[in-house]
Amino acid sequence: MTKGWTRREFIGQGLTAGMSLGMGAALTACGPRRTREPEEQMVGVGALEDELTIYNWSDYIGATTVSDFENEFGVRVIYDTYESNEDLLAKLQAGARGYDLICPTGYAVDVLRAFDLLAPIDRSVLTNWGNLSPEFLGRSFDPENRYTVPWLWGLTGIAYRADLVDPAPDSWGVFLDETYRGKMTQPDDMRDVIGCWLKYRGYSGNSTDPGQLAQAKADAIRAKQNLKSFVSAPVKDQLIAGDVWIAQLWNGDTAQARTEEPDVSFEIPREGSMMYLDSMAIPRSARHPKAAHAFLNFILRPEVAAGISDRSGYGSPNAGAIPLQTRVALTPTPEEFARLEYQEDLAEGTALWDRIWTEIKVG
Ligand code: N2P
Repeated sequence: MTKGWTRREFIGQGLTAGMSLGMGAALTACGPRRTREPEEQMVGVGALEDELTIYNWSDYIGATTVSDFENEFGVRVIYDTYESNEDLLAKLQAGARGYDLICPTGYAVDVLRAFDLLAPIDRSVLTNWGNLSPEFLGRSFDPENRYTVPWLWGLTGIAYRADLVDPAPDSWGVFLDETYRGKMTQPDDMRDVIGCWLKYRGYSGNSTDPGQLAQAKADAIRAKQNLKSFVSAPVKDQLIAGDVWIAQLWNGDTAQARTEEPDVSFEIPREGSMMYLDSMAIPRSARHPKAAHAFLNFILRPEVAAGISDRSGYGSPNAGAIPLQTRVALTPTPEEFARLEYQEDLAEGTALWDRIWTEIKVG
């Protein structure tokens, strides 16, 4: 296991010096000016609206993706972030309007489609579509890619401070061990937390079996006694500062932290873990669908996709981007891949998961 990512050079070149990890803040620009006639206006999108509101995961975009788009297209971008699919779903299901682009994980696309909350995408204007790698197309949550454009893929594992933790944690069971009590965190994300405890017991991370979920709940509540908190992307700063030594975390966020603190390492637990593909989608209530399509075609350019992957540390589904990347995303070996499972929609099982998650949080 320790042959894993501890020693692997998974950061090619680091992030640009001086860039902070705090990309969650709203990014806006006043009065961007168009520098050249955008290609999209020539392929049928028509005149763009002058604003675009993007709602994305935190720390999940290139350093200049938004400003480059604003400058080239003359569209002002309002950029807002979230920390979990459940936050995104709760907001949209409660009737939030005004988002033009969102970035759900596959299983959340199933939910959004079931509630008829997504607008179909007009692929005829996405002239850069062909850059996408076929392995990320036609997945079960959107077999014909009518609603989604693949954005980034990633996986959940254990980030840890190799200078403070020995041996390397190679099992989800580390969170049950009191040795590092108060120095460990798990994400504020029900799919990742309950999913890891299901994997720990050898079950599918998508299980809806009540008996298996009861076991996962018991493990999660035991582990909670050893946790400092449930925290997602913001844990990076705590890992860098040494306040947290072991964190269940996503590979790309780990790579971002490692850029600032080289002792931040990563393991995929031996019991296996969950992976996902996150995609851009247009909510039905979007007010700026043309600008949304222009942005989608923009991010499908290989150099733009490479910038998104380089900065976030996540894998690009854009085949054209791979040779342009300056940092190699933390890519699992074939043996590690074999231990990963895609997160799937829980369908009627969702209510049970929701209840168990609430019980874990208050337990
Ligand atoms: C990035 C969040 C990773 C996305 N901060 C998990 N689907």
